Amino acid sequence: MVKSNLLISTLFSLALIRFAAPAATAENIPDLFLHPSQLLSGEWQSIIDPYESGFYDYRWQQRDQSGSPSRSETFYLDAKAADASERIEYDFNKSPSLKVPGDWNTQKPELFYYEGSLWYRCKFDFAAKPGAARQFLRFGAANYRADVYLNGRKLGMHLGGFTPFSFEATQQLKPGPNSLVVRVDNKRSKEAVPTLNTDWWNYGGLTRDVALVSTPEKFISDHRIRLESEATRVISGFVEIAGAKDGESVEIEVAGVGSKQVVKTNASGKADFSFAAPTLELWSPDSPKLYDVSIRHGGDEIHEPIGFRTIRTRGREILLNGKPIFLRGICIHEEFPLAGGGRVNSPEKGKQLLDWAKELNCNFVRLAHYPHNEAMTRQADQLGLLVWSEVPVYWAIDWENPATYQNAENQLSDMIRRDANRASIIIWSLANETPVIEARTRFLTKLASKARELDGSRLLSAAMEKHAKKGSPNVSVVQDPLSEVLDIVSFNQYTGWYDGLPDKCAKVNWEIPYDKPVFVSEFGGDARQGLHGDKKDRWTEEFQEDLYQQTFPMLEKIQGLAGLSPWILVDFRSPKRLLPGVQDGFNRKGLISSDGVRKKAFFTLQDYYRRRTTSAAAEH
Ligand code: GCB
Repeated sequence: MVKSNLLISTLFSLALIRFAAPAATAENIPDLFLHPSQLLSGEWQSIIDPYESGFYDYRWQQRDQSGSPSRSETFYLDAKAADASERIEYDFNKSPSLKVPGDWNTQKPELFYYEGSLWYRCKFDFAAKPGAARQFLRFGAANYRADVYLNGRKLGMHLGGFTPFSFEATQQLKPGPNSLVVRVDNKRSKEAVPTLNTDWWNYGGLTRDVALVSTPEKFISDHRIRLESEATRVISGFVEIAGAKDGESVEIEVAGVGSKQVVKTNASGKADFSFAAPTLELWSPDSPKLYDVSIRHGGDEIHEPIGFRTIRTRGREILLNGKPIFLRGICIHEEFPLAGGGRVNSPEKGKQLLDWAKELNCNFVRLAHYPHNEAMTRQADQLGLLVWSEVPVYWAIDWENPATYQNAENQLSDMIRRDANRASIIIWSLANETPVIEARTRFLTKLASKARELDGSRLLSAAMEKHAKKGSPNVSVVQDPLSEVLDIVSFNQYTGWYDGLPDKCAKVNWEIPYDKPVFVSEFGGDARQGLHGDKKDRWTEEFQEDLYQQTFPMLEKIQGLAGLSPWILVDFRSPKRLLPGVQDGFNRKGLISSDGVRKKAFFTLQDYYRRRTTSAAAEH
């Protein structure tokens, strides 16, 4: 009996050695999202693995790098005992399940604070569809590191918790049942992006959709389309065809504007296009017009709704379609207050957050502090909400570490490539509240040039800080060399909360020496919904309401104020917020509570923005 086991595992190991190929790096192929796919949502079996027994052997060697991984402990082999004597020390079939998409923290009490390694296993049936020559496994996001295995073979690894990635699975898929195993690890580390310290919950897991996507042999892998100028109505862009050679035809059509263009690919499969669409209606918050854009190549065809607008600055103004606009914003974390809370894991939950922003009379949302799910930026296109989209370069990143820089750049590139066609997104944000030191400015200046290289059509910003002028505590100064490389001078400020009491607002004056639009990317204070008292009593709804009322006139003194986004729409979980009876693990700066109830300051901001809307209308 023992002998036969040995024989089985030896043969198995030999087979692995023979077929072992190096695991691929994760790819970001933006247009996989627009191809036919089978969602692998549902209950996946899971194994919590705090000591990483399934990943490392007793010498702490990665099992997936061994030529002969032990069947007994290597979880991704998804093995079953061949007979009663075989030692297999795990069993996905007998392990509990977790919902995908979804963070693990809010699904099981024992996972609430968990930061570590967890294995998922999904069994799915595959049958190739006619015309589908290639298959990809696409992950909307996995926080933070994902190692992906299909039918006992590693497909690859991905770092970063908020951007999509995919692996080609064509060779590894088999007809009938397949075993997909993913190890997700959300341990924090100093060199990661974000780093060890954040004021938000480190939700782990397969937080966004996982899909099996089918494409023809050659397929549309990326495209970019934008309005060059509101005056000429010229639309231009490019299409990339994976696998195409020189001279292949690609058709681009914007429905309803009489434009259909056929262009030819170059040797690397890329085709540029440009045409005038004189009757084009522009996209704006007041009229979020979207056109059906279709692209065809051979048997492949994709469609998506796209809006056309321009965005630029002129001195201290932000111009949308050539006209000045004031950004009536609110900050949002990608977290849902009701139904157990946790990461947004359905389009409906994301839509509710954006609907609340609309109810506040916002025309702008700052999606903090990392790229939110793609359903939300598409909904923002439909709802007419302008968007600030950010990478998690937050507080104290490891500025001197080249791997950290590369990681940040990858996340930035993936964010930009994912959402480059969203009319709603007008600002790419590079960072939040980072220290004014040389290493950081070097890091962010390099990141800014990467962002411009990838997308020269949007504005760049970063949430910076204000400081008190030396010797003049009531003069707030924004002086940061990073401002030179950004289009908008944005900063967070907490006068009245971390800096004095709300009555300090009346005394503050500003020195912001840049001829650029100024945006206040955060202000606010905590209130426990339902806690009432005098406006001087911290944590009450009245204190928060008063803070908002005192803040508006203070900010209006800023020359070139082009908008604001108070912190924050909804209370959100933070392990740093521990005051019993008040915070209880939540940052309470929300205008809406963690139970979905509007606080007094919600109506204060709503009213302020209503007045701003009417006065803006009067200006035109
Ligand atoms: C900030 C941070 C934000 C925090 C907030 C606060 O400046 O950007 O992530 O949650 O302050 O509540 O202190």
